[in-house]
Amino acid sequence: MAYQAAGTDNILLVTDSYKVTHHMQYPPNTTNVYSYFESRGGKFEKTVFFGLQYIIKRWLCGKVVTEEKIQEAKELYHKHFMKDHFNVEGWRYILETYDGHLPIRIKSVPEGMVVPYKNVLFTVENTDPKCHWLTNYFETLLVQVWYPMTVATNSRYQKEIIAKYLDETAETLDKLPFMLHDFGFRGSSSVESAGIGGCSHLVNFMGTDTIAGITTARRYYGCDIAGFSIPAAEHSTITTWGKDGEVEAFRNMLTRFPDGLVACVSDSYNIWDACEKVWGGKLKSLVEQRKNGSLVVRPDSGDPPTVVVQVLDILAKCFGKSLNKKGYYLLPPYIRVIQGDGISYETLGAILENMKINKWSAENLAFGSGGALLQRLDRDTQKCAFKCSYAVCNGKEVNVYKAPITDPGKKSKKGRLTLEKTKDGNFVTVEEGAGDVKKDILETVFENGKLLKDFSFDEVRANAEIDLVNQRKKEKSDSQ
Ligand code: AOY
Repeated sequence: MAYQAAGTDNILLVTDSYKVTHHMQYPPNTTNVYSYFESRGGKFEKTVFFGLQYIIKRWLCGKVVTEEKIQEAKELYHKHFMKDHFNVEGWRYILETYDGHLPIRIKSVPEGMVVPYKNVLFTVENTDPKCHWLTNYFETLLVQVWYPMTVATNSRYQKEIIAKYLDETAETLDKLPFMLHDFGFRGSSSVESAGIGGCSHLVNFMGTDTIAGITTARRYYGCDIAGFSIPAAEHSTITTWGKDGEVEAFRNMLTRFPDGLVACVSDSYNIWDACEKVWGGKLKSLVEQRKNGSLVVRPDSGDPPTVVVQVLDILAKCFGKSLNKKGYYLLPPYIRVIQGDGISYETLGAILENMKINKWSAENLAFGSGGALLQRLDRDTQKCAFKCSYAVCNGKEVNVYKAPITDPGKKSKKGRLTLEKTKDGNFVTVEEGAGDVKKDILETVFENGKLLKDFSFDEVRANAEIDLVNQRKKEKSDSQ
């Protein structure tokens, strides 16, 4: 697969300063450095592995070392350190011997696979004995996989909560893919981050307003269209009509978008009056006439569990409600609610629980989430780390590890690693080269400048699917 990194980016500059000096620090006659990446623990017991393919395609494939890049790096590092610490000879060797292709092997778990923390997720090693110094040069770049992995993990745990409530209070799980909509573009630290984070959320869901996530899924995971949205109002398109113009603003939404789904933020002045006197009053018959979709009322302030149930109760008073087969209330098909304020892994459950207590089915509601979905996460959320575990020095194999007396949690794994499944279906990382390479779940995804395995977004999604959805799907197909 011939992926070529963008010509202007210089991989020689995508590292921490101190790593530029590490080629002078390994023991003499070191020929191999082998390192691994893991989630050492953290908030969620299982992690969705996702995003390494983006990094590999973006930065590592093809001829990524050129004479111009070596010159640029040499000059920059000379100014930065005010010394010539940069390994010009080492990089020229890669340019001349491999035509600028990186003599590195990366083995990783399949993208989308859900793995308990404290297991190896990928390994990195040099494939040329002269390039032992190269392995850990890429730590800085490769550890950034913490971000897509942690967004996908957090999003998947939210999917499990929503699925549980849907399963208890709705007749099907059909709406699940659209129940957590990505509102997070503006809260992201950059367009690239929004693209990566937005794409990671789409591993679990199909609703997004973060277009960058769709373009990332398209370019790096071959997905034509990974996410969907609907016409929706923002406060400006409502409040520019003036306070007395809110009715006309709402009417305009219904007439300009006469069928299908349309969402309308309704808390500009008084969410209770908007529901009762406008949607359920002056515009009632227009709402009732809606075809092939719903008006989605969006409250956007107040205490979410309280506001959601009150909005549902007011709308039911105006439009009526029915009981579903699970014994929970459902609004008429032409009206639904979306809560997009204050949504996170921590708050979703309380909203759904308060709905359940008040006999409201989860299928009446969708969620929007922004900052908490794409930004309120860090490398410590899943304690992501990259450590050397094996080296060869003077022809002698060494099982390398750290075990600081001041923190047992920072102990690292030893030797060459395999990730295997035990008889009872659990994952285990086998250390010190004692594993069975034939049983290894880690697959070579990158070697000597080439991508060896290209995961489609469909494969990633299938790997990450939650158990409840797989279980219900299986029951359905078994009963047919
Ligand atoms: N979008 C569902 C479609 C999207 C949005 C985006 C920040 C939508 C709102 C909605 O219904 O209300 C970024 C805030 C909201």
